[in-house]
Formats: sequence, structure tokens, C-alpha cells
Amino acid sequence: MLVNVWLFKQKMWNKTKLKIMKKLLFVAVLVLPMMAMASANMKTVEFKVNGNCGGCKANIEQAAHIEGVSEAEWSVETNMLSLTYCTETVDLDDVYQKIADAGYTSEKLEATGSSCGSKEAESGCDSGSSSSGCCSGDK
Ligand SMILES: [Cu+2]
Repeated sequence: MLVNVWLFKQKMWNKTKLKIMKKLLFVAVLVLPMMAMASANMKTVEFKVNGNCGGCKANIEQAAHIEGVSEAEWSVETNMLSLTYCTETVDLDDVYQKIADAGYTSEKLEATGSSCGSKEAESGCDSGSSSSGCCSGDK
């Protein structure tokens, strides 16, 4: 009698286990590709953008933050811009162009606009201010 109950319980447990396994498999099959897809077209690159100060940082990051860019971070110390973007919607050349328009020279493009501009005074960027504004790009 006792053995029978035990066997019965054992059977039920096996069924439950199977159900759980099936559920897990279902979740894995459904969710994993979605996660892979979401991250597959995101890419992070680093490239150099000339700049000098916190004002430059704000300008560069703002310029680089076009639609499809999820993260743009520029370092004053290394002058490297770290960019995380969607490869399907973002053309990197557009980012280079925006940065050049904002007045910063990157690895690929010479600056076309004027940098820092009115933010010069409050940004505290005074290195090279004598020549062509605080952020002439030549550092
Ligand atoms: Cu600056």
C-alpha cells in the first residue's frame, strides 16, 4: 500500500517535472532569439575626437547622440568617444559629420563648425583660448 502511494507520487512528480521542462524549453526557444536579436544590431565603437574640456564633452556627446545612438561618452583625458549605436539605423558617417558640424575634429573628419562657442566662458576651458577659441581642436 505504502509503496503504491510512493510510486504514484513518483509518477506525478515525473509528470510535473516534464511540464516544467517543457515550459522552460518554450521560454528558452522564444526568449533567447529575441534577446539575441535585440543585441545583435547594437554595436559599440571608440574613436578619437579632439577636445579640451567639460564644455567640449557636453558638445561632443550631444552632437554624437543622433537617433539610434543609445550611448555616447567622451573622455576629457583620453579624447576617446565611446559610441553605442544601432547598426541598422545609424550610419557612422552621420555621427562624424555631426561632430564636425559642432566644431570638433575626429579621426575621420575635420571640424567645420566653430567649437565651444558661447559656452567657452562658463566651461572653464582656457587652454589655447588665444588662438581660435577654447577648443581649437589641436591638443
Ligand atoms: Cu572646451
